Amino acid sequence: MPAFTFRQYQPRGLEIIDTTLRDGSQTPLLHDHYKYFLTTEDKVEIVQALILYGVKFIELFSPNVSPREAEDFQAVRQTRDGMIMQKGYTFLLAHVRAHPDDVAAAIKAGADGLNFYIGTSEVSRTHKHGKSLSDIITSSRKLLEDVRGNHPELVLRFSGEDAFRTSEADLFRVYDELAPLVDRFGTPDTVGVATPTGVAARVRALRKNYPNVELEGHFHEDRGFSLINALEATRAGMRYMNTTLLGVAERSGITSMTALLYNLFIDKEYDKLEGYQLHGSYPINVLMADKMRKLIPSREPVSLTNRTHTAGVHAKAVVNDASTYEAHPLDQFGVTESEILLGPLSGWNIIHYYLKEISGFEIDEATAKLIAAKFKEAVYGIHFNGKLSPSELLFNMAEQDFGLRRVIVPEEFQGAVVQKMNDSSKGEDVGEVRHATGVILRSKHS
Ligand code: HCA
Repeated sequence: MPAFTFRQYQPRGLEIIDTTLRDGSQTPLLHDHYKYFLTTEDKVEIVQALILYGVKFIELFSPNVSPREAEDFQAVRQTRDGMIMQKGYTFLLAHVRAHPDDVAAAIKAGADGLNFYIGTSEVSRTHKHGKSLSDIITSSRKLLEDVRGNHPELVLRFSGEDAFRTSEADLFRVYDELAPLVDRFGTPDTVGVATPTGVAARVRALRKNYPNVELEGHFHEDRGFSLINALEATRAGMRYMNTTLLGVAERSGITSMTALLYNLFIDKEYDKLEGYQLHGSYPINVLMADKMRKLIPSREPVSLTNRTHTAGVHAKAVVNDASTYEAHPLDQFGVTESEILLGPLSGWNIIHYYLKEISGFEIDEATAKLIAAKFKEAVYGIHFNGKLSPSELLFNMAEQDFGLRRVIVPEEFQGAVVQKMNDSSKGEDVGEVRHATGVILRSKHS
């Protein structure tokens, strides 16, 4: 019996069930970089980060998926155990087929709960396992009764896989029979067909029929709706939500944890944010991106890309007041800087600002306009030879074509500099300049 069980736990307004190590490991993106799987060390680091972030439920593969998964289950368990004093208990949930072998392996491995799933849609029944609804009910009920009777401490979930292509009548026929035996019902949108209105209606119907069973969502991204569907579901009363870091999962993925929490924050649904260390959102996304050997995806809201501006009119306005093009506060989610990229869309204002205020050239506005016009033309060329960065091109142009010189600070004043804005001890990138507003000007996005 574990030191702490689900029966002693008081669930929060929203419980994230992270499935980065289960459905996330099924992402094809791991194959793009010939990585194929997360290593044990990767998994341990991800689990540590999730626990520090405040996640209390982590889904893992059933240990009988492979000997490696069985070993990793123990490594994750040890990591979790080592953090109980610091962060409290985190439940490890094994994703199991409604099959006795999966269940036995998970219990033996010390899982805190079992996430059962079996396809209930017609297509699943026909092409996946060939069982009728009656077969599903009979075998699942038997299995659940056994587990409930012998391991009352385990937290049990049952999912009708492909729930959104399962008719409500069929789903309820199964769920009616299993409701007294489970803590949660999953409603996975396995192939991403659900729409926000359909999700809200389904959650309301489930809540009405099964007031004593909590609901869990799992929304795939096939139509691009994984985030909005998860939001709708939580608003309709679903307490548990499957997410992954960066939303990686089978095919185009599922809901990103930080995207969901960010949206709940924007909409002031603070009761659903209890216990999550939101300022750790960007760092945890960076960690995952690093594991995936990719940049944080451009569609992930908690990203530096979401604070990066290129067009001249945008850049000018952002330097004056960032809220012009930054509607919501991302700094509380760990993105504490904005970037402006020098490039073909840079306006004369930014060129003037960059050369004069940041780089110390003696330059008037009229010259900045001339340089900007020339820079706009020339900068298209550098993309192809890659030898110069946009800022190097700009400096060359200012010095060689326009004969500009940098202001020479008299020696007696040089020691009076409190902080250099282009601190060379940090900057491998000659084009990076940190400005007091938190805006960074870069010659390229990195
Ligand atoms: C899978 C399918 C699944 C299961 C979800 C669940 C889905 O990868 O095995 O267990 O609730 O999307 O239906 O991820």
